Amino acid sequence: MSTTRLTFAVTGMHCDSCGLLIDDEVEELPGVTTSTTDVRTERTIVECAGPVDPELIVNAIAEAGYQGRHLD
Ligand SMILES: [Cu+2]
Repeated sequence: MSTTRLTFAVTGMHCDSCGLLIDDEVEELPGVTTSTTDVRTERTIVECAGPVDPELIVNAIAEAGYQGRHLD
């Protein structure tokens, strides 16, 4: 099974709890292994146990209340 890593630029975060909210939301998605958000660099890095549609992750970030953009 292949692992994929997706990177997102996230705006709207103010503190570490914002990052945790995003990670909680993203980690509920099927296929996502871990989500790691760095508030300072404004990046969310998502490890997936296979292909996951980046749009689903953008939606999960939006559900947490922030704006995400798929980078690579
Ligand atoms: Cu916050």
